[in-house]
Amino acid sequence: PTTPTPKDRSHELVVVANRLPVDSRTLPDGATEWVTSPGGLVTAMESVMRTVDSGAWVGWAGSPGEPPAPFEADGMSLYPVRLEQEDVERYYEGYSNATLWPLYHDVIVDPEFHRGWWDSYLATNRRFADSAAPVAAPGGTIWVHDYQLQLVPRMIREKRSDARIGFFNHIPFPSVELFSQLPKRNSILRGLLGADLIGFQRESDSLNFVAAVRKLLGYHVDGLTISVPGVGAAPMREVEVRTFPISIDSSAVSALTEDEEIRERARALRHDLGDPAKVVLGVDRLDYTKGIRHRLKAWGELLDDGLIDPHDTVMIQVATPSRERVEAYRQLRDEVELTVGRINGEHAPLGRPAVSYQHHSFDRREMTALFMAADVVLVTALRDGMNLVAKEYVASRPDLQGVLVLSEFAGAADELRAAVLVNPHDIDELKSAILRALAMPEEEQEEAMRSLRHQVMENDVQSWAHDFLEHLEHAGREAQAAVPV
Ligand code: GDG
Repeated sequence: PTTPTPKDRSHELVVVANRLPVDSRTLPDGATEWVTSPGGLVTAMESVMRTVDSGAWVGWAGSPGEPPAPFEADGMSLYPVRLEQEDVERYYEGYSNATLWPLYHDVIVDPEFHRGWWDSYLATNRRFADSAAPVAAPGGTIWVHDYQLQLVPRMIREKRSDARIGFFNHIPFPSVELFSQLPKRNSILRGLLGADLIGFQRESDSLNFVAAVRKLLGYHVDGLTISVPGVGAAPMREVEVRTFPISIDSSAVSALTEDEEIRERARALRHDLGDPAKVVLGVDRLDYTKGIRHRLKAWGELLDDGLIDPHDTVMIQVATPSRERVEAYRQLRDEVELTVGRINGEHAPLGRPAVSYQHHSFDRREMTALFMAADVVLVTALRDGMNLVAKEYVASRPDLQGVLVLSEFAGAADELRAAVLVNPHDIDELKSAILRALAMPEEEQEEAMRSLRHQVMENDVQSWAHDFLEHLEHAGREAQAAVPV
C-alpha cells in the first residue's frame, strides 16, 4: 500500500541516488503500482534502514515529467525528484553517461563535452539537493551515491551544515591527467568536498581523487585527509577519503543454490545447450567498459585456431540492454551482434550455438542457475568500479567448482586474488587464460574457489554499508571537534 507522507526534518538517514529503488507497473485497471527493484544498493540499504527509526530515499522515479507524490515502501519514505525529458537527455544521457562515464572509465570511448549538458547537470543536482536537504532530521545522516550527483554534497551542506554528509562513488575515479580534461573539473571536486566522508571502490581511486584535489585545488592533504578551507567566516573542515569495496548479499545468493527448482534449472540449461563438456559464461550490461568485444575476439580466435571444439564447449553471453539512446551503446550493440553472428555462422554446429547470445535480462533465480551451470565465468572489463558479477559467481558456487577469469581492471581484482587474473587488452593472454581455466583440474578449482569464497562470504554488502556509515559518524564528529569553541 502506498500512502503519500511528506515528512520534513524527520529522517535520521537519507539516501540520495539517481534512481529510486522502485519501478512502476501499470495494473490492468490503469492504476500504478510500485515494485522494489532488487539491486545491490537496495539490499544494502534495507539492512541499514532497519537500524534507524526513520529512513528516506531521494531519487528519480524513472519517467520524465510530473513525479508521483512522496510515498512509503518497505519501511522507507520515498521522495521522487522531478526530471523533465530535457534533463533526461542532458543531465542523464548527456553529462552523466556520455561525458563522465567514458572519462571516468579511462576514455575507452571519447567523452563528449557540451556546455548545455553541464547546465542541466548543475540544475538537476540542485533539484536533488533541494529535495534531500529538508527531509533529514537535525544532525541526521545524508548518504549521496554516484557520479550523477557529485555536486549534491556541497549543495546540501550550504543548507544543512548540521547534517553528516557522505558520498560514495560506484565507478572508478580517473588519474589526475585524465580528470583534468573535464570542463568544470574544479566545480566537481568542490561539490564532492561538501561531504564529510568520500568513499571509493579501490585504493587507486581514493589516491587519484586526493591527487586531483592537491593538484587542481591546491588544498592541504595529509594521507587521505583533506583540509578544506571554509567559505567566508566558516572554519576549515577536514574531509576523509577512504576505500570501501562494495559487495553483494552473499548469503542470500549462496542460499539460492540450495533451491531444488534452481538446481534443476541449472541442469536443464546444460541439457538445452546439448550437454556440452564445458559451459563458459559472460554476464554484463551491454556496456563498452565490460570488454565484451575483447572477449568475443578471443573466443572467435580460439575457435578459428581449433583450440576449442564447439561441439563440446559453448559460450553464453548475457548482454543486458543498457542506455540504448546513447550513440556509443547503439554502436557497441551492432558490433557485438555482428561478431556473434559471424562466430556462429562459421563455427556453430547445426541446431546449436557456439555463442548463445541473450540480449535481455533474466530474473535473479535464472541468473543463479546460469552461474551454477557455468564451468568458467569471464569478467573481462576494460575498466570497472568493482564488478558484482565476479562476486555473484563465487557466492553461487558452494560446491567449490568453477573458475573465475577476472580482469585486473575490475575493482574486484584487488580482493579476488585467487581468480585467473588477466589483462583483457592482451588478446593472446586472454586466450591462454581461457584455455587454462577450461583445463583446470578439479582440486585446483576447489582450492581457488575456497579462497575466493572466503573473501566474498566474509565481506558482504551489509557490512560494506555498515562500515561506511560507521566511518561517516566518526568523520562527522572529528570535523565538529575541529571547530574552535
Ligand atoms: C556499477 C559499477 C559496481 C546484469 N544483468 C542482469 C542482472 N545483472 C546484475 C548483475 C549485477 C549487476 O546487474 C551489475 O553490476 P556490476 O557491478 O557488474 O556492474 P554495473 O551495472 O556497471 O554497476 C560497478 C557497481 O556499480 C556497484 O557499485 O560494481 O563497477 O559499474 O548484480 O548480476 N541481474 C538480473 N538479470 C539480468 O539480466 N537479475
